[in-house]
Amino acid sequence: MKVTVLSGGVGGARFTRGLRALLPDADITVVANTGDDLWLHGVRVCPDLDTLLYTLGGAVHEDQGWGRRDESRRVSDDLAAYGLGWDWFTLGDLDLATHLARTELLRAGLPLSQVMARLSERWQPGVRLLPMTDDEVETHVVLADGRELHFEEWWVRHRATLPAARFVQTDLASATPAPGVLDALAGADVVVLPPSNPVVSVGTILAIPGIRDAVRATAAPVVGISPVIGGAPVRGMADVCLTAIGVETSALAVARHYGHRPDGILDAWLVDERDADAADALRADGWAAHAVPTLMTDVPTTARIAAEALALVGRVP
Ligand code: GDP
Ligand code: FO1
Ligand code: CA
Repeated sequence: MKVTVLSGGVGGARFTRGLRALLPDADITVVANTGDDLWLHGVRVCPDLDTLLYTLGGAVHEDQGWGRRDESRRVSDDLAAYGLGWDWFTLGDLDLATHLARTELLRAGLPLSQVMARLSERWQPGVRLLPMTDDEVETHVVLADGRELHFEEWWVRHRATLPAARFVQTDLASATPAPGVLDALAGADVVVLPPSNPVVSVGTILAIPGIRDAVRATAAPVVGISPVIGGAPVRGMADVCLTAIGVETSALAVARHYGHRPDGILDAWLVDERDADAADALRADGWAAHAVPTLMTDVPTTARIAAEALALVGRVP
C-alpha cells in the first residue's frame, strides 16, 4: 500500500511512527513542512524534517519531541561566550552535526530533498522523507503591531504570546513542490493528514503552489485526524494559530477549515471520543467521520489510531 502523509514535527512524526508499525511493508512518503527552517551560525536548521528523522530513526529526545536524546550543549554555550546565537534557541552538539552535514551537502549543490535522502541513509526512518519544496520558504508571523518575526522566534522565544495578525510564507509564489511530492499525492492509495498543526504545519505545506490542488485531485481517499481534542490542542499553541486565522479551536471547525472534497481536501475525519458530537455533525453533512481515543500515548496505540483512520476510507491494512 502507498501512503502519503503531510506532516509537521512532533504530532506528524509520532503518528507516522504508529503508521509504520501498523504497515511495516507499506511504501510511506512523508511530505514535511519546511516553513520553520532557518539559518543559524551559517547552518541550515530544518526543525520538522529533523523531528521526523530523529523520531523515526529512534534518536529523538522523546519528552521534548525535538532534538537528540543524550544531547549536550558545549558548542552552543561557547558560542554564547562570543555573544552569538540566541539564548532562547539551543542547538545541541549532536544536533549540530546534522545541521553541519546538511549544510555541507547543500553547499555541494544537492537540493534539500536529496540531502534528506542522504541523511536518511544513516537513520533509516523506514519512510521516504520529502520536504514540501526544495526552495527556501519560511513562515513569518506578522504581529498586530506590524512587526514581522520568523516563526521560530514567535513560537520558541515568545511562546506565541504576541498577538499574530497573520502568517506569511516568504518567496511562496516562486516555490515549487519538491521532486516526488506531486507524484506521491497522485499515486497514493491513501493520503493522510496526521494530527499536525493545521495552520503552520499542514497549512504551510498546502500553500506551496500545486500541492493543495494535487490533494483535491488525487484518486486516493484523503483522511485526517484532529489535532484538537475537547476544544484544545494536545500540546503546543495550535489554538493561537487557529484564532489568528479566524478558525475556532474545535475538531469540527478544523475539519470544516480543511473542507470536504471537491471544494476542500478531505473525504474523512477522525476525532477523539470526546468529540463524538463533531463526528455526528460531519456525518450529517455527508462526511465519513468517527470518534475514537486519539491520544498517541505509545506506538501500539498510535498504530490503532492509524488503523481507524485508514478503515474510515476503506483502506483496511
Ligand atoms: P510541530 O511542528 O512540532 O508543532 O508538530 P505538528 O504540527 O506535527 O503537530 C503538532 C500538533 O500535534 C499539535 O497541534 C497537537 O495538538 C497535536 N498532537 C500532539 N500529540 C497529539 C496526540 O496524542 N493526539 C492528537 N490527536 N493530536 C496530538
Ligand atoms: N524548541 C524549543 O522550544 N526550544 C529550543 O531551544 C528549540 C531548539 C531547536 C533546535 C533545532 C530544532 O530542529 C528544533 C528546535 N526546537 C526548539 C523545536 C522547534 O521549535 C519545533 O520543533 C518546531 O519548529 C515547532 O513547530
Ligand atoms: Ca513545526
